[in-house]
Amino acid sequence: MSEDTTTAAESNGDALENLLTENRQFPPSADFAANAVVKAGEYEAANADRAAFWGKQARELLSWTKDFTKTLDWSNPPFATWFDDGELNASYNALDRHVEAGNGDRVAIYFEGEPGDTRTYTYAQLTEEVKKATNAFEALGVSRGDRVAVYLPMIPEAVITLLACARIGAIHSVVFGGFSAEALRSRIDDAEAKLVVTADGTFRRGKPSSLKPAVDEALTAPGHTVEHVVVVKRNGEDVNWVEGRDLWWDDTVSTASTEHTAVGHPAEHPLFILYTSGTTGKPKGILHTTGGYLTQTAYTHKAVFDLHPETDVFWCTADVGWVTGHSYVTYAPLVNGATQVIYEGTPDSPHQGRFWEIVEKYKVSILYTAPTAIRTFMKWGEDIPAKYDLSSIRVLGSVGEPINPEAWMWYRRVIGADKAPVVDTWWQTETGAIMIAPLPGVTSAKPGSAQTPLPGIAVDVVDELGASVPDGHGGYLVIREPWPAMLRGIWGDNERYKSTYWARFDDMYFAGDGAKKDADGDVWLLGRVDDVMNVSGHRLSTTEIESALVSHPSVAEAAVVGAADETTGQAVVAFVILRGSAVDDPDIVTTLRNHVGHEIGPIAKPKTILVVPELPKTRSGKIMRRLLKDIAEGREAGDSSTLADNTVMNQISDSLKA
Ligand code: 6R9
Repeated sequence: MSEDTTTAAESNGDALENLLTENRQFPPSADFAANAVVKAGEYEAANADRAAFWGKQARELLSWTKDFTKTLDWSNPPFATWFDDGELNASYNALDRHVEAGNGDRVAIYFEGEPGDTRTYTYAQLTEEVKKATNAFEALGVSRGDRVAVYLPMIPEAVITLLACARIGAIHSVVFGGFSAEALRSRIDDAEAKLVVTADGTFRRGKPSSLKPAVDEALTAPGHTVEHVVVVKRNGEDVNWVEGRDLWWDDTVSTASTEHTAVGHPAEHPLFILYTSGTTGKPKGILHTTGGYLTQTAYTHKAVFDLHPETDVFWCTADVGWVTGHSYVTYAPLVNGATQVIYEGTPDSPHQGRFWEIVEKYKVSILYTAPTAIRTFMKWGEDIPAKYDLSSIRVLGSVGEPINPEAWMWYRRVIGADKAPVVDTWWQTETGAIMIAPLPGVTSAKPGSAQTPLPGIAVDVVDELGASVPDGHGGYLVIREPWPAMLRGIWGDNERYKSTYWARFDDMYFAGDGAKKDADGDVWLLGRVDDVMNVSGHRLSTTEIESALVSHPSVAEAAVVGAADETTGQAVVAFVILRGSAVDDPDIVTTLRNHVGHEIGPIAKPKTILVVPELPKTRSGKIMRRLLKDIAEGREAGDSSTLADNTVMNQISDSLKA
């Protein structure tokens, strides 16, 4: 951790003091509590014997081809196994078994394309589509354990592809469509993917936006492991074609047989890899396996959203490129037999009421979205949602970053008609499933707090030395006991897995987040304590963006900070020292923003790039990002006494005034 860590936590702590003056509480209505799927007694039962509780959930929520005799094995920490000798098929659990149980006609997916095209898949139809994709991928040589890279927009084929991989036992690695060709290539190489599934492109704010060219660019240089690229036709753009390598989805998947029998895979068989930003430049391939992951995603989906699968319509707005789109779009809703909405586009296309139009049209009853979206809706004004019938809504979820109490209150009042419970859900790519959240039929909700570790989950807040802090104090968020959906490692790098998560505090998982317990012991999340930024709920690494900047010949040095931003939570602000004649280039800022877009992806482009003559460094050469953050957030820079050269801050402010 950097020297800035504690100060970052402290300055977050100031913000928390304001939050803690928050004393509004919203207990569940008697009616909601009476009909809730999970009742108060669950905590006691679960926490008395966690392993037994999860074993019970695994059997109740999933169908196993071979029952397990063991629940948790923690004899070789930090490597856990759950339900180790059991076998199951994730795709069978999400699909076939619902059809076999007589629910084949239930809608699995209502798809709404950005241009307004729609498709509906029942469970029977979705099962057929997945069987076809499975047969097609197998015919291309994909078998158990192979890796498949997925670079798709938010269309049903994304879910179909993931479930087909899971059916085979092939490991999917989704790369968010907003990442560049470079980022895609590095992920393909790290996982040694055999197949890539992509689309010609998608639509963004009414215009076609392409994906296939990035795949072509990623595969230009030799030395990769990819044998085939399957391409979904989505926006109809012309694409380049490599004969022998590229295949249209319509020619391969659509023509394949609809017969396929799923076989069980071991519970600890890898299900997917998902890359996420860490404190160093290289993204980490977070590895998840099957049985434990499905158990906890299914349980949390049911418990936290009070899911009644026969009547609810669930809509999680996350893209499949992020973990939320894995756990709460692809897996949990389907494993639980729910009906869900998938939307391809942005909230403002073709107008700012698009989300509410979708809620009205499909009678969405559970909405799960991010604080950045909620703050954007607040900015657009409450008269927009007021034009739609939102009376179907009964539960509102939030994920991705801390939700400020005002946004929480607005969400509940304007979208939830002042009665729908808001559940703020804390979790990470690494945790696989929700870890801290209120239970809507049990918890008296506090605006801005994720509040309570879920039944069977042991979360704590500890001080520098790893001692549990008393109520009313802050520190670092840790997880004390292994949990079913926990990451099983970092793809190909066990040492990094240990040093990143298990070395900071003995025997405890270090999440990288600051947190505080209030007087009641409820948990309030305070943001990252490491060099990871959170922009619109997306994790970005300061180091990764700095590396991208210094890879440009005009940049001598770069420092990146996440500055508080009203809408996106944080915004990327870069400070750069230029080389030679670049100083006189009037377009340098645009050039550098585009360069970062090319190296990492458009989502990583700095909002602001400030050209400075020097960077503030300690005597040991560490950049004091805390001071740069002060400048980026428009404050007087704080204590700079540990700087190697204490005139640097004046040099910087003079240069920015000039
Ligand atoms: C699911 C997801 C994980 C990081 C996490 C934390 C932040 C997520 C939050 C939250 C406060 C919440 N985060 N949910 N902070 N309250 N309800 O977002 O995974 O992309 O891996 O990000 O996001 O900082 O450490 P991921």
